[in-house]
Amino acid sequence: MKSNQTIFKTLSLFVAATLLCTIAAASVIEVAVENNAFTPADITINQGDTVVWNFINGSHNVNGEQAEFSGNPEDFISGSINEVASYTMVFTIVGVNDYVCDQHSAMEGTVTVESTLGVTNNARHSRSISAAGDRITVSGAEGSTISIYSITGRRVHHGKANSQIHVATVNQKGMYIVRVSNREGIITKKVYLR
Ligand SMILES: [Cu+2]
Repeated sequence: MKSNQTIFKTLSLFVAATLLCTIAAASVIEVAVENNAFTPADITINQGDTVVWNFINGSHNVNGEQAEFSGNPEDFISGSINEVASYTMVFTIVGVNDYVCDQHSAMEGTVTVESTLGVTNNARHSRSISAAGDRITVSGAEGSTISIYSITGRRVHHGKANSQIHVATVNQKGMYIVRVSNREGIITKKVYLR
């Protein structure tokens, strides 16, 4: 039927456009600094995204200096900030940034910066990614961060692989984009659950 074809074409274009928008748009991610904690403490963002730390109460700062954390791809530190102020940082380099509050050593956080979807850089690591039933399995990814996105760009799974085999269960059939990142680089792969 012609109309079915047209609907399918329109739908495909819509899906493609949605995905492209998801890829292109840089986001602003907010972290609340209150009650002696960064919330959320561990965030994963895309290259070019902006992180805003909102200092809601207490006296804190954000210290992600390379002098403090030698593995940080970026060097950043806020001044000491009292109530009602914010600190903004745009992250452009892929990798994991640790940070701490200088006044409270238990106040820690991480900013994991991932390459934008579709751009696979420096994929020296070889990972095996497969899909079957309602499971997506990533093997050989110990220590990597694994993010899985639906076709609409929604993140449906995010976690750190603690062992060689990392299994994510998803609840719908369809196409997913699996992103495996670690210090060596990032790989992305499309998988289909039928
Ligand atoms: Cu603090």
